[in-house]
Amino acid sequence: MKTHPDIKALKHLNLSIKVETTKALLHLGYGHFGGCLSITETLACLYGHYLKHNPQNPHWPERDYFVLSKGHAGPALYATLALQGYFETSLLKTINNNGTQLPSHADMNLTPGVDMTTGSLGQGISCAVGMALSKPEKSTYCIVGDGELQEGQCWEAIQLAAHKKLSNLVVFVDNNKRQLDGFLADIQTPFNLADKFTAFGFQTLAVDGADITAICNAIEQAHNQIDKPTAIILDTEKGQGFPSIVSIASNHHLRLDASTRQAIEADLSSLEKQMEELV
Ligand SMILES: Cc1ncc(C[n+]2csc(CCOP(=O)(O)OP(=O)(O)O)c2C)c(N)n1
Ligand SMILES: [Mg+2]
Repeated sequence: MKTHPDIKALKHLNLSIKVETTKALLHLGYGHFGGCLSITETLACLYGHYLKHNPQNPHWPERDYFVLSKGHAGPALYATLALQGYFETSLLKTINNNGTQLPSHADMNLTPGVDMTTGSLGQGISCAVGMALSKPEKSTYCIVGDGELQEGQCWEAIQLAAHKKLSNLVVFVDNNKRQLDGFLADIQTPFNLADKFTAFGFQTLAVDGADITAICNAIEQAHNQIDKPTAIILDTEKGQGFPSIVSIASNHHLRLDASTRQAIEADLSSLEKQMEELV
């Protein structure tokens, strides 16, 4: 897309995604709060501006592809899809229920707007490379987790993408420094992710993953690259935007007790105020 992004609108969309995701998980009483909240800025930039898509026709042949390789962040994607008009936001209350269209992890056979089933870490990015290879006329965007990159399969896919010069592929790394059971630095250091992607033949860009303008600029730089795929390393916080969640060391999957719920609700109110101020 050649037009300039409306940054204020994208900021508003980002806050709306955070609010809807969190409300849905508060309703459920548990979920992957941390990893959902670290990618909402990127989802806002993609769905609010760069991704070619059509909520009225999810299988529109000319659409771009998006693959949420860290499929456990499904609820953030569902909130985004609902806000874009793929389905009613009321459906978000059914996340993870029996028979739902919105399972905890992304499923292309159940949810309108989801193009790849994910959840088994490492497989989404591998599929994204295949999708980019098969459709050079489209852009394929993929979000992968930093812990997920411990899966060796990721690096096979990354190497193939560079070998095939897939300049239509943009891989976002959600570098929130935490995996399921703690900090990557303690469990298995990723060393320098930017250096690794560069060594594997990617254009590599490092940006503040909370900065909508920086993410937009990086996506545009990716579009200008003609013979390499791009990795955008997002410096994020697990639970981004919710101090109550960021401060919980083990915030991968929360089951809410009364005091945690109260703290999250307080952050939610402050985000809703920020949204009003943006209008
Ligand atoms: C192959 C595989 N192994 C283990 C899991 C269980 N699992 C789900 S999320 C997760 C941690 C992923 O960490 P990261 O990629 O950093 O995700 P984020 O921090 O964004 O939540 C693990 C181990 C899985 N889904 N798939
Ligand atoms: Mg992580």
